[in-house]
Amino acid sequence: MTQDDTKTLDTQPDLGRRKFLNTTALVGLSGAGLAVGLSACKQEGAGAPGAASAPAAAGASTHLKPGELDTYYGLWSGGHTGDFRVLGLPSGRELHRVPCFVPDALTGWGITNESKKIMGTRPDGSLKYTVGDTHHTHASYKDGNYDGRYAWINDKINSRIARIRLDYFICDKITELPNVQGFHGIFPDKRDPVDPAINYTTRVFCGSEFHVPLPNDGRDLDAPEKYRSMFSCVDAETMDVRWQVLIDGNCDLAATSYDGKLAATNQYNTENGARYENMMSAERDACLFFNVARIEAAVKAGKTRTYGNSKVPVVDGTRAANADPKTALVAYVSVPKNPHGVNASPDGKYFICAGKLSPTATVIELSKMLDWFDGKLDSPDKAIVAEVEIGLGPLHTAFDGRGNAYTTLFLDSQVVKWNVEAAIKFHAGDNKAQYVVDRLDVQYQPGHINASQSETMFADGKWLAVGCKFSKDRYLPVGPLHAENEQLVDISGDKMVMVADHPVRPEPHDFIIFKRDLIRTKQIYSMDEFPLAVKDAKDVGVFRDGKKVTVKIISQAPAFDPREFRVKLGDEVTLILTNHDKVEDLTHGFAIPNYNVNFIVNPQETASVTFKADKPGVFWCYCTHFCHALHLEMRSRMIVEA
Ligand code: CUK
Ligand code: CUA
Ligand code: CA
Repeated sequence: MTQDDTKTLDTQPDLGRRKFLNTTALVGLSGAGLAVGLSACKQEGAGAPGAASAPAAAGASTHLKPGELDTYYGLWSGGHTGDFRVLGLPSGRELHRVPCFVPDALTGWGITNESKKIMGTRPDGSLKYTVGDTHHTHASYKDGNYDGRYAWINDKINSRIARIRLDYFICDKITELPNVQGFHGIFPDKRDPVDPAINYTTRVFCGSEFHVPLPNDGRDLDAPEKYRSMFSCVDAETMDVRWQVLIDGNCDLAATSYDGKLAATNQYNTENGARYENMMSAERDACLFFNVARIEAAVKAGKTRTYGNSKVPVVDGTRAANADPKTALVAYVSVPKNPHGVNASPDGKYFICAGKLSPTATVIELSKMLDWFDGKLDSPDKAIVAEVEIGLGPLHTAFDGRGNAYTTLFLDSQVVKWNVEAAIKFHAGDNKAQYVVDRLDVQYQPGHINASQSETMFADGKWLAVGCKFSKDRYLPVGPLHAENEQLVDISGDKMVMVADHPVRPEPHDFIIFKRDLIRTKQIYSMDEFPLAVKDAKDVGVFRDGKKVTVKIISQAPAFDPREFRVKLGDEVTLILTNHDKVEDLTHGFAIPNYNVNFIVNPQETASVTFKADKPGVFWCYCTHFCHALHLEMRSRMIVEA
């Protein structure tokens, strides 16, 4: 069914029925079943759903001539490929995949000792986990903009958070969160809530979706009413979990204020339901606001407890314990049915929570939220300054820095551009306030959306990327598994203009887009970063300690040194390779046939592998990364003596 077919079904507006989606309408959430065909917006004129922009208008060109560089970096999550992807924009070219949670055969991630240590191993040395599901990636801040130090990404399957160094684009730490399941949203803070000197990221907040028995050790299996979820705070530098907040209901996405005072998460399972029917039984759920300074004071004062084997201090953020605003650690703001996505506007004033099962966006004003914590408002719900209809299945929101928000409408397969101040006026009773500015059909069923610099104070309103979950007919068919469709939209004018489709391997979720000069990457390692580095050619060779053997090798195009080495059957071999080439782009690979070993060493990098020499014979260790005219000759002969 095409978008046009859907439109023709839209002849009998029934605003009463479409106010919220009920269980029968939920079939539409499957994406394929987009035939619900309801459009929800009361706003007429340019903003009426039927008036989506025609894609005919010409937008800015995304084409770069050979050799031209992109002007923006895009950091994308890879979804259940478990990686972190780097795109150049506006071309949409994929530049890199940084392996984090899942082994990677190109780089040797999950094969080298260094990467296994970051990923985590079992006592027998095998990897603890080999699957991952990345959804959200965000970068570290300074003065309200990205500072190019780190990015973080979540693994929903095994509740892990990975940090990526943005100088080398490598994952350098992974932390598994205790006491939670379905770790989903992440967001770094943007400054410290109390110390004005700390105007950069020191914490990363993590929301967990699934509520579980606490501790989850076999107790309370059939008592879902006792399951709980937590909001976690991870230290940006040490990557230790600083504290957790026990809450009622669940978490989903996360957002932070520019003043560092509040962190937020939207909540779709206020009902504490254990089945989806129960998770959508209430008409309203919540958006939770965490008072960071108060939580840290409570942790410091020892008003905490722990669960099971975890030593992480947990404070009580449940509704009953947080009714008094003067002492509350958490505020529960009521928002319509099963919201998805919470996003902070670049002017620092508002948080926007999209309705998902309600066709609305809710605008929550930061200063009013702080007023509630100061005891100046009688209900946290009074921080809501707008709750307006924007279309069916609203999920995520981006900003252009000119007062407009762009929200994906999953069911309508559209992006709606709406003006936040006009929405606030409309909500306050000004019926003439035209808050819907434009609508654009996207192909198809969009999830995340983001604009250039949107999650900083420097949103520049140039490019908007839309992560479409279904590509259907947009690409040559390649069998049953379709690419996802990342679309690029020019938002520099009044009307949104679709300018490009980019197929991507499933399935990215969230992403950020920022100016290329915000990061300075290094193309050559410093040998000193690696404690095991084989720094001198005279240090190479085989070093035996009983059955444990260390083989030290260096690479310098087009040769490995030594050219051959001997070990004995049954040895535990640790092979350390340092790349002595200093030339940019001169990477070598090291593969050992039949030993299931392959990894790379970039210029001046050291990596090591440990394996049991369990097969006698001759094994030509060869360079897998094309490096030189004599690349094919670049080998070292491993002789395993029987
Ligand atoms: S969730 Cu994927 S479309 Cu995990 Cu950010 Cu909304
Ligand atoms: Cu070294 Cu190819
Ligand atoms: Ca709900």
